[in-house]
Amino acid sequence: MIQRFSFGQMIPTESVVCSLPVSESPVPYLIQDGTGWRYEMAEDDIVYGLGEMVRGINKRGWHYCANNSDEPHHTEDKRSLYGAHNFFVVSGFGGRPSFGVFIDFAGQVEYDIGYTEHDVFTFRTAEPDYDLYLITGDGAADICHQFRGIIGRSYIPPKWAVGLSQSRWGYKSEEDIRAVAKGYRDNDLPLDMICMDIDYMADFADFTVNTKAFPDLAGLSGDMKQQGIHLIPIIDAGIRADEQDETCQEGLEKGYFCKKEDGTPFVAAVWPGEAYFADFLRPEVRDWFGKRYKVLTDLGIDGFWNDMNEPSLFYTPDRLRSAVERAAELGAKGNLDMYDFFALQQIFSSLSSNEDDYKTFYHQINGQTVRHDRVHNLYGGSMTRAAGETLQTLRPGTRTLLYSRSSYIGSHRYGGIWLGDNDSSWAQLRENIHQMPSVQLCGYLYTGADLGGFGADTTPDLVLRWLEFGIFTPLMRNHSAMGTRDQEYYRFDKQLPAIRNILNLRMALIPYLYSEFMKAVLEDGFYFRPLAFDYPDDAMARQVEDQLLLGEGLMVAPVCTQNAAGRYVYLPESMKMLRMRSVDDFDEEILPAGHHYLPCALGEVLIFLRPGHLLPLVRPARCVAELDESHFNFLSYSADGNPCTYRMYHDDGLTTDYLRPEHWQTLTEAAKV
Ligand code: MIG
Repeated sequence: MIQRFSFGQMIPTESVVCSLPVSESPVPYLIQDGTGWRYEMAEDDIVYGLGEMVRGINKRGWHYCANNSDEPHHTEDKRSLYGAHNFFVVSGFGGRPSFGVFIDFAGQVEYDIGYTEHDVFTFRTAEPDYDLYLITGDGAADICHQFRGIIGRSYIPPKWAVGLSQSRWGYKSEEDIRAVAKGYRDNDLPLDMICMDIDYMADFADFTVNTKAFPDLAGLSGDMKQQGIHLIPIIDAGIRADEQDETCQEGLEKGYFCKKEDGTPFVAAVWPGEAYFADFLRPEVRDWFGKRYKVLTDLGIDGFWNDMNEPSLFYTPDRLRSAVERAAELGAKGNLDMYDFFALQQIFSSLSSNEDDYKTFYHQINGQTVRHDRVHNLYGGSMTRAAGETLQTLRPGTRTLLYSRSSYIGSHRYGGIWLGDNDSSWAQLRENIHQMPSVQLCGYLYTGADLGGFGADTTPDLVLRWLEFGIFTPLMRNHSAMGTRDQEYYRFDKQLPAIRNILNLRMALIPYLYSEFMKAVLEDGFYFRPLAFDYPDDAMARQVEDQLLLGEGLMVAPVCTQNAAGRYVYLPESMKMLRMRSVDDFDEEILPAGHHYLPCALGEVLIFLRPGHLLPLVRPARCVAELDESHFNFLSYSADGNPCTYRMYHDDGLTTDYLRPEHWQTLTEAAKV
């Protein structure tokens, strides 16, 4: 059951797609606490949700803040990352209640989940105007399923977007892109996409191409498609302030940029230097901005990533000016004492994405002028919406790949998200495992992290171990920052055979992974989920943070500790373990429920089949479009001797015609080929 409570006059967010009557009864479970709400947790209550945040799957023991931020250091002390996903579930055990809460509010929301007091959960919105949805049901999985029902169907990418994507901030020319394609094809590694980071643009201006470095992008895109590779350019939120630039000119003429109090357009510097920020909260601005993508779709581009849309601001001219002045004053003092010195450092470190700058510009919402900070969390998701909505009209009936860095629940209908600037550390591999179910239960199904890590230098073992998890994530992208060690999979000579086998395993798994992805989208179900979603009465399963259920039949348990030769795995019931070195080379063993130490060498992948389940595999191919899905090999675990079956979804992967009954078939082991 879902109850809606309404407080004050909320600014509409369009996160919820149905309109529920407002309940006048008291809010169950929660106690009003000053301007917020309070819940006393029992020791074994779990709190799931909040989407893209640091720490565990169980969010207890920290304080968080929904406040979309360009935060490149995802350490445990952080309170906000790029997305505002204000949905959580309190999951009680042993007769204690379970319920879900969605706070529909566009500004900051603070959560104190046992941070101030170990068993007290409080949360509050920055303003008293919001809707609160309270969901009760049959445990965490049912509650999340109901929530998905009110926020609308999750975005569906083209099927080729579940292939591998190679990216690096630093591909500067057509030659660089061709070299990546060659690196993959010459080494016989599958690849479906190459991302183009900011260097493809002319002077970092959106919807332009640096024609010196990329003289014929349409030609390049065509050549790449011949090899089964799609080019995926980045689009940044800030629009280069340049009267010669068409996007800038049009935006100024039409008055589509966010304005300051004095009515002049707000300016802040990002990659192109000074930039303007489109008011994506206005439908006509979304339509205009979305149509600008045509500049690139006309060149054969069929996928995009939207970046910097928190929005991230390097500095505003005013703040920079006063920083320089203040620095000059301090500098004039000569011998700085430590307070002055730290003040000097602070002046410059607080220039970027300064909270006070978010209070200096305005949006137009239904004819009202609204200060940015009050709707800050809507900005990035609205940029995704601009692109997503319009691409549907620019390419009717056809899917376009789209994922974003910043998001707000609601934008999950228009695009996926990637998990931002992680780094090449084992802690970040673990964070990837924690974040996947957390964002997916908020509707972001097409999701993944930068495999191998974005910032800092990676290591060959981390690349391999991360891949052992990454092959299961819907968005599978290897991306790294400028200045870091080369990270393309073909750069690791010694590991290349193992890497090839694991990438091929991903390709072989695609019919299952895509089918489970589509089921999760079409049925408001789950792709990744915590063990306790399916084994709610198992106290041990409730504690597991480093194993995930994947679709109807699998559990994954990646090794995420450096130099480990295996790991402990907890099985809530008997499962068949597959220790896979490649599609055709694996050990299998039926294990009883309980704890097991399982060796897993570098280059091996542990997959667990649940009883009664069938896993279809196909021959790998160099790209998704070339997979032959007319013949399957099956792996199965029939615990009771009955043949296993699999309910499979399969479609053309390109059109938006998802609902045909013939997309569903039941595979049985008897059909073994
Ligand atoms: O200020 O475009 O998260 O993936 O490579 C950094 C350069 C801007 C941040 C993105 C990252 C991308 C980088 N961008």
